[in-house]
Amino acid sequence: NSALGPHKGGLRFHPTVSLDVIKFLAYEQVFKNSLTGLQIGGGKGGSDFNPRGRSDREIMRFCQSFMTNLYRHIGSSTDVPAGDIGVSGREIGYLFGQYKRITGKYELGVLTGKDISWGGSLARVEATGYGCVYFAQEILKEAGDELKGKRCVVSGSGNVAIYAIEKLQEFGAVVVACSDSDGTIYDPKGLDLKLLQEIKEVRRERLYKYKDTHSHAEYRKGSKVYDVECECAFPCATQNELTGEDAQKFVAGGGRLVCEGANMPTAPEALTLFREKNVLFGPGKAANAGGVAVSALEMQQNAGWGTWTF
Ligand code: NDP
Ligand code: 2IT
Repeated sequence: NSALGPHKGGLRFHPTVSLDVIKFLAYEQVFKNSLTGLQIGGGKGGSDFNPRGRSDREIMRFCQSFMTNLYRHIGSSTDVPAGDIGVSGREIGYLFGQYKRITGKYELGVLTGKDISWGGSLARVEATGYGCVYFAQEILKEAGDELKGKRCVVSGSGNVAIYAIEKLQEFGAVVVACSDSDGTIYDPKGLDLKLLQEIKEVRRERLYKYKDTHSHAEYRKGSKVYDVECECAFPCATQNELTGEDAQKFVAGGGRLVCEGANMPTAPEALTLFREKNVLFGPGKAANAGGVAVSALEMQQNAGWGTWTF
């Protein structure tokens, strides 16, 4: 299947980006994309540019420079980038604007993850996080169980993490922790998603700000979500974040299910332990395919100059 369509995958802007990282992500993407059943081959791209602490204007200028070279390599029937770590609707907007400036074409199908007002698809922002949680719910269903009432942790607090948290809460799970690369917020009452969205999506601030208004919560600097006891863990930050040691803590604390929102977040030692202990496991290739699947639907809408309902 993957041989049939244009290359499709995310763009990542993060200081840890290297050729090796992009290669593994592209490799994963090929299998993931074929699992969607849609006509998309795999690809990945990015830069080791660090967007942290940059102004809007600096982000814009970086995106424009990046596209000044990238535009020769992409196109609706060759290669169609989307977002990944450090690349959200804002960056896609700057990239799209520069593509149009250089080529003179309003070619919607050249990027996905666009804003709704100029060719984006409803549900794309939510798709990866929601998909991961639907996947977990289906795994539990097979085992005669459900997410309702389960104590959960979600790593990261970016696009995938936020919408995983939203869907988990809709399913009646209690999400007690999420994180960024500096530390973890533990809220025993369950995370306040509206506040989290205000901090991360609107103000673009660091996670410790959560405590400013929610003093009952704990900010654990340098700590991971896997230090918090839970039944279900959703790694939604980055590769190799869930180590063998984290896995031991998770199992010892009664952990039963891990479902990967991120690409390859579970380290090999952790995977081995999960197999030994019969931990229910949703591999990212399948569990986070919702994002790219909706990206392909965005391409279909763009090709037909139409918009679909949520
Ligand atoms: P975002 O940039 O929106 O969020 C990333 C989050 O992970 C941030 O909270 C970030 O914290 C944290 N993070 C990033 N790098 C590290 C690190 N080295 N150590 C600890 N925390 C880190 O990215 P996404 O939510 O889009 O992506 C998250 C994961 O999901 C990635 O693995 C991505 O490949 C995967 N994915 C994304 C899809 C999508 O549709 N967006 C689709 C399928 C998979 P901080 O702010 O401190 O950097
Ligand atoms: O890893 C991924 O699947 C993504 N970053 C999304 C790719 C896409 O084309 O939407």
